[in-house]
Amino acid sequence: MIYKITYGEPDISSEAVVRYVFQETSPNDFSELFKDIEYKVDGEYITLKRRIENEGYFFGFGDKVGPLDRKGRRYVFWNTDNFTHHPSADPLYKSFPFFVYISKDFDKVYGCFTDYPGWMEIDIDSNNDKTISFKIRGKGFNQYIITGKNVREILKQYLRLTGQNIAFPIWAFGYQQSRWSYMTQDEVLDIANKFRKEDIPCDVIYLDIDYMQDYKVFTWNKNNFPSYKKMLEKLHQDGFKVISILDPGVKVERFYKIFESGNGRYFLKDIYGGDFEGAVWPGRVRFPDFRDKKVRIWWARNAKKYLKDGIDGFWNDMNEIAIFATEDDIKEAKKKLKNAKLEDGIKLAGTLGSIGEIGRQGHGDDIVHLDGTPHWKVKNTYGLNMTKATSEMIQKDLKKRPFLISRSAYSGIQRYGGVWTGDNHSWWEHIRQEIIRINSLSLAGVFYSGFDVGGFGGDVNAELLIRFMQLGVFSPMFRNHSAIGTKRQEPWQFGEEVKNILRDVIKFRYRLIPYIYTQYMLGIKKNIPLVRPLFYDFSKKEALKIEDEFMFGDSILVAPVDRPNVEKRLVWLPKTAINLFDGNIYRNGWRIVNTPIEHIPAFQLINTAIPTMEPQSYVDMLKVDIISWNVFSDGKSRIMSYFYEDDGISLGYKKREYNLKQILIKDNNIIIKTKQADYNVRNRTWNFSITYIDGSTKNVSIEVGNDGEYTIPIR
Ligand code: MIG
Repeated sequence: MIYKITYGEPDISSEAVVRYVFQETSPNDFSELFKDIEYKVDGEYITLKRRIENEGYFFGFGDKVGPLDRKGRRYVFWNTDNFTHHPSADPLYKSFPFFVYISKDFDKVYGCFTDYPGWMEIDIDSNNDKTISFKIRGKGFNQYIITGKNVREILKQYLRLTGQNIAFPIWAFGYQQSRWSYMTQDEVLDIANKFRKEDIPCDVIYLDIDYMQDYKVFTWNKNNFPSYKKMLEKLHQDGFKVISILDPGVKVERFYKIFESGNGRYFLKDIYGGDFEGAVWPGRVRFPDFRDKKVRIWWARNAKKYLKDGIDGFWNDMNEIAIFATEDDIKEAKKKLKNAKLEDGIKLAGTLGSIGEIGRQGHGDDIVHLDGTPHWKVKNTYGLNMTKATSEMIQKDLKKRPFLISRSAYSGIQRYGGVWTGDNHSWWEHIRQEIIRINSLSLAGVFYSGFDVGGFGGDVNAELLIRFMQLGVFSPMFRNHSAIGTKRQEPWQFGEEVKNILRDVIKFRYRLIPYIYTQYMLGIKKNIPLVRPLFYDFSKKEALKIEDEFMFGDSILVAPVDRPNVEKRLVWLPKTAINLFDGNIYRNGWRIVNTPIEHIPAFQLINTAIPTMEPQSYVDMLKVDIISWNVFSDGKSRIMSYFYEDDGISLGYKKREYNLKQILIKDNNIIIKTKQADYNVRNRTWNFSITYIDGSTKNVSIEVGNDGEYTIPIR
């Protein structure tokens, strides 16, 4: 059940909630779970304090850094370009004010979504006094309490409330290569050729800000990309897709078409009625007001031209809004620095640090939207609305699945696209951190997420890159990206041996495509995330505490290596499992497993069946003729699995235009049933390789067509 409680008088909607699937109620109804003890209005702020009786765990808040369990800290929701992700950095780019509470013995579970798009702080018992408090700047907020018997049910309801995930195209599950920036068309083509020549699979290449003329959005740099259309054509011929970056700031420049067409109509205002301006990459810029529908249509019309050129999707950056400085910032800094002397020491750092995005913690008070709404009331939805603009166009006009990832986001973003976690570092610590972040994004309802594999800032080394890439295999988005001025980290940058290891790592990802795509697409339909923390599937106390393992679909448990020189690691297994690399079988419980550098520490759980294929240089299901099933069986229990396929790019999946097969293994038979055959699939050989708990194996194989039912005895 979903209950809505309204506090104060909310005067602005975030538009996160899309379906009226809740019941309005009052806080008194939850005495079993919590009790409101204080409600205070203090100037512009409202604080609600609540007693929480149970010892338990608080999971969620999307890709905020820090531990998986969010208890014991204060978190600010105020989208900010915060680029050094040290363990307590906050706020960051996104706001997902949704958490799930789980009591320590799993008997009490609820979800809590505090829907407010302006500044908010949620303090989960930072004073150890068994309270949680919600503080907003504004007139009121809506809170949704979701009850259910487990996290799975709660997340499903949360997604009924805020909308299902839009499916990504199938090629989004291939390997992706990025760099700030591939500077010229020749460099882009060289990188692409190298992948094919080296036999390293790759589906997607990224264009960062340098593809534009002077960083002007919707332009091409004609010096460095003189024949960009030919470049894109060539890349497409070779099986690549190309994603280009979009920054919201529009350069203020006469005769620049985008600026001229938006000027006076589509840009955010300042509080004095003038145009709000800031400094970003192009220099002086103004910012489109994406809350306004006509602005979204204008923006999308321009984006459509890039798509016509041959661009396949976008990554929306700097949309917190990230602003290096405004005129006021500069004035203020000068004023403060006037009498400054070196003797002032640390005070100077404070003053300098207070200009720009980080120091100011983002802009809000100085901006006004076209409809008069102060920006500080809706700041956290700016990135969401930017993403909505192109997403709606691609879905409605082009009838295609959008490939859109956004750095800034708010609850509901999953209806329009996915996200990446921003500027991480080539640090060992960030392997662990990114595990936590993508898992917490799943709990925020965002099923397509990723992080800069290899690390964005700082210099990677070979071992770190390998371990990062091994984790990337099990991230919805598997994209290697790094910052300008840092060590290059394409798979061939560290010599033959490392290259060979990384080729195998990437190929392993491609082997799993049938499994990944099936799990992802069925997850989209049923509101079940691909990546999820252990407690999502297993109600065991260990599962509440482990943050360096997670589930990838319902059959694979991943236990990444997040430190150098690790040849063995401790893994907690909820069930008996088989190591996907060395075939070792482990009973459930805490186990020491081998983790040599070329092994990705991942396990298939007992009584599951995983469909795999031969790796390809890019994802193309039409060229797949053999599906190999890895079955791990105790020889007694019934095993159920699925195989899902569709055209991979259209929205037909919403109208059941797919092929779905159910695989049942029981009583020494494999039974394959066609559940849905509205997408024609080719005939293929399905090879089943069954490993039993004692290590013995059996193999059977069968031709499977578009439709029908098949029974194969296992002999
Ligand atoms: O101020 O476009 O997070 O992925 O490479 C940095 C350059 C701007 C930040 C993004 C990053 C991207 C970079 N951008």
